[in-house]
Amino acid sequence: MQKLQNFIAGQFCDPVSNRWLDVENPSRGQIYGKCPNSDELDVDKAVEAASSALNRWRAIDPHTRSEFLYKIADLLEASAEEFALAESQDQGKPLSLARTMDIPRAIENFRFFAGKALHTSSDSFRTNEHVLHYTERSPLGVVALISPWNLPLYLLSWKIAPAIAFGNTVVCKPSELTPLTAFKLCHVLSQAGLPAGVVNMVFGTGPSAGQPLVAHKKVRAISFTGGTKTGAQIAATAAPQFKKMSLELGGKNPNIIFEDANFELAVQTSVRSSFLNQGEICLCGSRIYVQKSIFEKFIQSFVEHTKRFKVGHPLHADTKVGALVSAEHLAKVDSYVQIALADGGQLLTGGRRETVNGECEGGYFYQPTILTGVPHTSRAIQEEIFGPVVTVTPFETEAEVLNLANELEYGLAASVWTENLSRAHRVAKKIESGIVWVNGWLLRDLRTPFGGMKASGIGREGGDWSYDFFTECKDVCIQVRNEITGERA
Ligand code: TXE
Repeated sequence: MQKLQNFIAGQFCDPVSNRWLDVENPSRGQIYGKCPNSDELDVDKAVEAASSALNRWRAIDPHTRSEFLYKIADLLEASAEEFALAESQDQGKPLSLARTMDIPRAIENFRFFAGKALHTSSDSFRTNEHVLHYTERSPLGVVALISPWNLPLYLLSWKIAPAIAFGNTVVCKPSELTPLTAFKLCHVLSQAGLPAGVVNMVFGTGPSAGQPLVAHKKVRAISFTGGTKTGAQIAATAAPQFKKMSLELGGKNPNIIFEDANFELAVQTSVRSSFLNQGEICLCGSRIYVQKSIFEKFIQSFVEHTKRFKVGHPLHADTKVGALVSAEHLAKVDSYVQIALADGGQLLTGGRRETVNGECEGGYFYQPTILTGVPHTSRAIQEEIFGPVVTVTPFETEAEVLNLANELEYGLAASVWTENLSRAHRVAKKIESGIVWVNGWLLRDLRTPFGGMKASGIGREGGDWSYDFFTECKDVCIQVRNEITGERA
């Protein structure tokens, strides 16, 4: 059995109150170890460690900070296979996906912000020959980084890298469902010689560890990725203390396919955007809208391709869909399929738990599921399911599908399939989401602003937007003439 520990002030330590949580491998339904269920005593220790390290870390020149991030990336790369295996074991995703998406992206996150640390710039404004303004940026201080269970290291590193690159120190609270790669990352940080207290890792549930971290007086900002409901709880705690917040929340993303789409590409990409990572990606296109004239043709091809998107043992090379993250999440996903059917929907494929024989017999597998005929008012369309379940709905006109797409409270991402350039720009402009992909999906560039609107969150991270979030901005104004005598000062 593995024992995971908190990482505070550069030391691995047990939780003060000696409370622990079981951690399980969801593809087997078996407990493989335990992690701390930290509380405010551990959070206080971690925040004090971050606070003590802050002045030294912020005083280090950006080149040295950058070197640390490059070293972390190199060490991650050297043990990429170990991390990929750990991520697959902990989250349930196929090893092939952890190898090609999760771990390479975590490495890229550190490398990207290692470079960004050296290429920040500030603005200046010449009011007249005697008055000059310039912007001065400084680290926020101690920052809380709270991350979810779907892309554990990918999303945690997306927060750690910029936060420390720009001079902050951090207390991280990864999801209690997937703590393993965060724990392994602490060993890498230690090997990289990162000064003690710059990055602190506290494991535990949201209420026990997350809540005291958000509420802590010395925490100046919070970067959170997770559910909309949790995001609202965090905002309610942090707002009265005027803490800076970046909240990347849930999504229920439209995938709009017009009759002039590149049909084959739209079908094949829609299988990925529906079921990659078991549909447990906030950017998945879980609401598919297909123009009426190609609806039947699309349905037939989409179902055929989906049936070939194999559910299986996460370590097998041909597996495309692994296990859902927990028994509770499996039950939640299945409950939405039952809701859709009760509301009059028809099942085209999937719709039930999958049994994977052998050592994964007890795993939490669910078949990729396609529903049609689901009323737009159904909870199965209005709410985020966050599993391998999509609805397909026909539409006739552009105006109609834009109303359907924008009707929901969410506004994170969208895909639009059309070969008509004017329509692509027009529809992209009108969709209420933070990200719009035209003729593609999950095409990421780390310089772009990432985040959602409406119930999908507030703030953007990525490139300059991460620099803007993780630093405080000051306007400094210099007058070079004595306004009394009029002489040069
Ligand atoms: O996320 P939570 P969960 C959506 C998805 C999923 C739902 C719930 O719909 O079904 O959110 O998933 C910590 N104060 N997404 O329960 O609860 C928690 O410990 C401080 C979309 O896993 O939001 C974990 O580390 N922290 C999302 C993190 O918040 C708290 C990806 C996320 O947990 C807390 C994941 C509190 N009061 C889920 N309560 C995306 N946008 O990618 C919990 N936490």
